[in-house]
Amino acid sequence: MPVDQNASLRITAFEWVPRFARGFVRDLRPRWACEEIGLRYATRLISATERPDWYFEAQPWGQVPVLEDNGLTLFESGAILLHLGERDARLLPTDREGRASVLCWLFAAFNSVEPVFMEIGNVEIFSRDEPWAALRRPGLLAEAGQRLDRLEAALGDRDWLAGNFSIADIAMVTVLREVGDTGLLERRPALAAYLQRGIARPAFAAALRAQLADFQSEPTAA
Ligand SMILES: N[C@@H](CCC(=O)N[C@@H](CS)C(=O)NCC(=O)O)C(=O)O
Repeated sequence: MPVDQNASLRITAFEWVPRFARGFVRDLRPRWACEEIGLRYATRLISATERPDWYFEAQPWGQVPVLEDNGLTLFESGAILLHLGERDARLLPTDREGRASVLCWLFAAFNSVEPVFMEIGNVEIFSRDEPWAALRRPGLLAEAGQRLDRLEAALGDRDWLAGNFSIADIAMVTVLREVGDTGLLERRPALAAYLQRGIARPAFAAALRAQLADFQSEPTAA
């Protein structure tokens, strides 16, 4: 299957993350895209706790994922999804309208939906002991709810955001997984069903398995 250490494509991921983050690290996105089209990729695992200095040349903030493809190095999961989409119309249609629609939803997932969930993650996990965290949470949940209401209305009764399944759905489904146990999706059954449709895809399951299989139980020194 797509993980093949001899493949010319290579995805950089973390060799270890804390348990709560396992299955949610953003290299899941390109892994999922590769699985959808049977595109083999190798992995390069780096330390999450001590990022190697050389890695900042590829990713300015030392984050994952990075994709290397025949001499090209790409960072940002959105740019990487777009790059992979351009290889296969099953991920990104080639007709003008279809492509435009996918690009709109790809950017919407990362610019209009994901930021509020990152903030919720911040108040619930990373900054939970800060005095302002509990004060900020209700406003953030209300804002997230509004975003999801409009997203649900825009999805309507379609299975996928832009017609057929595409990189836009890889983006949005991975963002919606970040909603966690806020209760926001339970109150929006069409979106909950959309998320379930996404994660029921065999390619998603394969990508998730591959990410989880790469984690070592404890961090190693860089
Ligand atoms: N906008 C970036 C975000 C990448 C990102 O936040 N990656 C996380 C893992 S999911 C990371 O590397 N975190 C470590 C850090 O920010 O130092 C993308 O979509 O690629």
